[in-house]
Amino acid sequence: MNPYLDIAPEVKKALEEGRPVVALESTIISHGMPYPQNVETARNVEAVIRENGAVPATIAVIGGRLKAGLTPEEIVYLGKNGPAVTKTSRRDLPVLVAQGRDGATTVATTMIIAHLAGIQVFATGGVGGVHRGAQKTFDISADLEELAHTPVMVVCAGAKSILDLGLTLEYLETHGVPVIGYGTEELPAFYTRRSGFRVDYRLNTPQEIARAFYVKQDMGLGGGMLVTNPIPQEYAMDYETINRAIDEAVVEAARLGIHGKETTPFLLAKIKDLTGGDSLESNIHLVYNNACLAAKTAAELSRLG
Ligand code: PSU
Ligand code: MN
Repeated sequence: MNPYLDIAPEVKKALEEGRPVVALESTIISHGMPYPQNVETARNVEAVIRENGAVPATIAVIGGRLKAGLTPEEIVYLGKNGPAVTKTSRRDLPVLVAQGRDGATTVATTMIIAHLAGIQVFATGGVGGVHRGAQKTFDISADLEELAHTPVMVVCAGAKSILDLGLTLEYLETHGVPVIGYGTEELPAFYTRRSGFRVDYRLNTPQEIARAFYVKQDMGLGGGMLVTNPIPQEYAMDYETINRAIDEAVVEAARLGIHGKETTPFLLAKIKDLTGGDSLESNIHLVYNNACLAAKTAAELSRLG
């Protein structure tokens, strides 16, 4: 086993017995939602995974150790400390580990640690992508590069239109990452079921999704797969309202010169301010919805592998 990695006993046992495990990220806890909703959501999402037959493994860096599976105390710690915990993408990992520090893992880093632990399925809310204006800023999330290379399936609710969704899809195509729509031909845009962009393939069951991922690995292609799961209709936001807030947030970020790793957390916080609690409520429910699909898909995958 990787000498920097700690796998929680329950997760280790499930993996050894070939039972389904679903990874969860921690940037969503420390940077994606306010306290105490972040801790409550992190707990509930683990419960949803259990109810659907899999074992949850929330991932973070604690005291310089790569953790696959956190204790309830560690989740509270990440939630209470919020943005004081370093947002950790691939490039941050070596220094944090070398210095024995804590880190909240992004999609990219959660994929890395999940893969080290032997976990193939990961549920989250939204993924990073190509930012609007990336032609000038070069701001492309390391999440996309990780999807290109690391063999972990990421179940999300699509991507927010804080990103340039068209360019994000182009990037994924170039890197050979299949973008799957669960029961939909249209790429969901996180808060809304629609975006105006098409996914590569519509698959209608967890079994079909598991099979496609299994075959990708079995063929030796490696790399990840992006499964986009539309937010349940009852929690979806009004298309115009949310996009007005997103446009305003993007303009504000540019005006204030926000850049680098601050961009995504800034935009997410600003959108939440502009839309009151509505977007937070939607965010929480789509994460549960993704956890449910991820657990069922992990169960199907464990039957194949
Ligand atoms: N997008 C969201 N919610 C999130 C994130 C992105 O809608 O919480 C977080 C995830 O952890 C994602 C990270 O991996 O932000 C991407 O950050 P960046 O764009 O800096 O790579
Ligand atoms: Mn970025």
